Amino acid sequence: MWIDVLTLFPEVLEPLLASSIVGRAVRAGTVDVECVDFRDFAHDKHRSVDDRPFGGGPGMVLMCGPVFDALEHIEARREGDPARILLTPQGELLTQSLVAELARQPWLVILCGHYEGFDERIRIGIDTREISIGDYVLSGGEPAAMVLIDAVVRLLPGALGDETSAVSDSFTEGLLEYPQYTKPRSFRGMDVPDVLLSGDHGRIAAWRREQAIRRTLLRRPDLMNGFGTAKQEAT
Ligand code: JBK
Repeated sequence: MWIDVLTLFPEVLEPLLASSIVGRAVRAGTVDVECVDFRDFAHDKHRSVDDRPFGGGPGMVLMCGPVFDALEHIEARREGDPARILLTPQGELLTQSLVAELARQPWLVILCGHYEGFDERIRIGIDTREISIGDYVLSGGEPAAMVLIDAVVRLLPGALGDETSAVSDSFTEGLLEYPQYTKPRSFRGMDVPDVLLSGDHGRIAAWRREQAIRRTLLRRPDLMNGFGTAKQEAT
């Protein structure tokens, strides 16, 4: 997969691209991530990419010119059409099913804004999918891009090493994860549930499923919509 990120702060994304699962996928060639700086496409010698809003008001607005030029530059580098993503609190909420859909694309181009907003003609003139990672205010789209890249890359074939682990993740099955324990068996008076030490794989699987359902009903009942069978199992 190719991922191109248009940003004013390429250095913010570098640590993610160098570490852990994403870093390994980059080194293995599973994904090729390139960061492009809007500022390289500024039209003046001050390298400005934003200006005050027409009609007044606070803040600065990201200008069309550098964004359109940067996109054209990025898209001329490869064959085909990318899925373009604009990270904005106005977008559709990122869910695991949307992540899975994006992971099937061969090429993503991600636009991060860093000011109060984008010139509306960026929305009008460029065919993007507007995505939000949540209802809170960020200083820019970069942390959102990192969230998106991490979530997508770990689903790429081979990225996790152990192919089964992505399948049993929270949300993939529509449920939160069951409680996990490791050594020691007893810690400060808290014991590992006996069933997990029983060696009975059938009982262990049943316990885990029950715990996952209980936990989801208790903490995130909204996730149980469309999960009728699991709801019945829990009652
Ligand atoms: C937010 O993707 N987002 O959720 C996002 C992008 C840029 C700024 C923001 O405040 N929430």
